[in-house]
Amino acid sequence: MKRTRAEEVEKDAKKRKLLDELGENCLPYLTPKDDGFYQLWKEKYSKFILRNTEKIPTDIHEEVQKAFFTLRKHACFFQDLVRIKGKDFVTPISRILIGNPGYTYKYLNTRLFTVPWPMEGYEINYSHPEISLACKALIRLNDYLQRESLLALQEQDLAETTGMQDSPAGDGNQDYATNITEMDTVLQDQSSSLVPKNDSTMKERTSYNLTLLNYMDPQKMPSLKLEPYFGMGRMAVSWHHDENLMERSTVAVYSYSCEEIDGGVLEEKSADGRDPDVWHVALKVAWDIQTPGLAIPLHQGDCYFMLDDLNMTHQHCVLAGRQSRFSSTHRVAEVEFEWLRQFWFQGQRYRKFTDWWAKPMADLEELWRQMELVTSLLLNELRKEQMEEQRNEKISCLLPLLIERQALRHEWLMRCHSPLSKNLPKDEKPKCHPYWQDDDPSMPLPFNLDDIIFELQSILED
Ligand code: 6MK
Ligand code: NI
Repeated sequence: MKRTRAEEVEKDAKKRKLLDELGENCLPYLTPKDDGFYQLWKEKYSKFILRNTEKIPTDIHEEVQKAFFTLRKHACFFQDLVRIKGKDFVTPISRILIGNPGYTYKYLNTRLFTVPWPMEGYEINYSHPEISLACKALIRLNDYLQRESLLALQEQDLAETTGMQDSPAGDGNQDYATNITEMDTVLQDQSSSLVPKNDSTMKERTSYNLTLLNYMDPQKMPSLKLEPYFGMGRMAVSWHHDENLMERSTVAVYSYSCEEIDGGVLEEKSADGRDPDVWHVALKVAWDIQTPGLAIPLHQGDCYFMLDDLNMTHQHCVLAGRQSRFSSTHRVAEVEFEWLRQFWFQGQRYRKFTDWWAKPMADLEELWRQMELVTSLLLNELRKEQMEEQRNEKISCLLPLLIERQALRHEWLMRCHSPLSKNLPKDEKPKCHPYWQDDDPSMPLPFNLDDIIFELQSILED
């Protein structure tokens, strides 16, 4: 999912063109009230699965809902200071990451660190027994969703391989096979789906290692953005693909909105479009304005699954309702780098739940210190190197790395000093770390690498 700058720019231009073509008009979308809703779901959104609240065991509901309220009571949800295309934003949704000890998830250039859930072989100290219970409830939900999504995948696979499903290029569908390459992909898709998927592959793709929990009270968020393409109303999360997941892995979501018993009976409800009092997840096919969008209402305790490549071929967004809502979104996260600055950027928040991260982060920082030291030793060797050709070759290897290191240091220093961070509570204020004064005698190299970069460039130019 890594994109180059040029690809970002191209994507933006494409998006602007789409919106321009649209002008004042809205694209159509369907809700369960509309004819053709289920037909459209089956034909274009079949990898989206909804599991209604009644199908889910009562004890799961009770435990998970209790966990949500516990976490809110202990002020465990945080709004993140994220960065989208070089700009800083505070998200309207508050989040917390819970999962396997030592795992992280990066979204919108912000790496969150798990509050560990209880796992065999790990001793975890929680700051409060209620937080420990909440984490336990969420790993139980995780186990349940894992089983359910594996079953759903196996069912879909069976339906495809035995031809129970309607042929995608079936009668009266003129969208298909308009040119040779499209025809090719259709045929390819079909032939690959005729081979049953390997059971262990399906298992891997549903072995969720963490959950990103969301919370928002819309009544405290007066300035939510309006959905721009379909006129779906206020969004809690705008259109996106989920990032940094194992390819083709499922995302499983438990949704809980606090509905009133007599929800909005006094007001006359509009006949068309989605109900603005109810939370929805909406889906659209990426880069497609022919296929209508889909808005699926979510009630207390409903679950949904985005199976297989749905997250690649489609985008989703979350439409706000009237009442507060929690969700627990279970994922198979990729393991990646870039942890130290990310961790301290989020201030002291992780200390609040557990001391789990203190040791690994201290170990990592020690390794980073050794890397600084080795870099400085290497530089000194280069300065002494007599053989010009060899010296220049080595400098050419090192220089791009130092330039990147300097660029990232600069970017994070800026991010830490974003004006938006002024509004964050004390415990959540970004800390730029590691950071040191250039003349700090305990450090082998200065924080600002510009002089060294200049020195090496000058040697090469001689
Ligand atoms: O609560 C739900 O039902 C769905 C939540 C959801 O779609 N979460 N997605 C993400 O957290 C996410 C993952 N990768 C990249 C971005 C996001 C969220 C996002 C997208 C756009 C603006 C802000 C946040
Ligand atoms: Ni998402």
